[in-house]
Amino acid sequence: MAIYKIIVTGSFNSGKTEFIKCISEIDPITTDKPVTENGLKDIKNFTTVAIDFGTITIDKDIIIHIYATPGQERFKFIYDILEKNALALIVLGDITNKESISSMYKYYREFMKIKRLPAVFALTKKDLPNKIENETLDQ
Ligand SMILES: Nc1nc2c(ncn2[C@@H]2O[C@H](COP(=O)(O)OP(=O)(O)OP(=O)(O)O)[C@@H](O)[C@H]2O)c(=O)[nH]1
Ligand SMILES: [Mg+2]
Repeated sequence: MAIYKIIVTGSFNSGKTEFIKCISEIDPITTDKPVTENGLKDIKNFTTVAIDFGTITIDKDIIIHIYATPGQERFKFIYDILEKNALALIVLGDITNKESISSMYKYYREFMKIKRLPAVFALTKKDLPNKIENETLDQ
């Protein structure tokens, strides 16, 4: 049986933990703790401080382990821990937040510095009425 590792990254509040909760077949292991920074507390109450983990079984021979990084910059050291044996990267951006979308390439580049991986870019929160239309990503 082969286990493949996929990493989910993206800005603070972009929906990484929610993504794992939605697609994992096991109850995901999450590491959300109360937000301590003043500026960020207004956005949401809890934030990932280590790694979220979920699994998807493709068939009896292939299992995907999905890991989500914390979004806050100060936890970037976790990238180094996660990159070992990683197969692909998913970069999430919050479509209701211009900065979150603009930062997607930054998160991508940070990861590629550590390890070059195939990557998928995806936008979250498309169901919300305040989504930004026709937004373009910074190169
Ligand atoms: N309506 C809506 N809400 C979403 C969606 N994705 C995430 N959320 C909500 O957005 C908030 C932030 O989601 P999280 O999954 O905590 O974001 P995160 O990227 O893990 O955040 P950090 O770990 O703090 O960087 C939560 O309240 C989620 O329920 C979505 O597609 N639609
Ligand atoms: Mg999180």
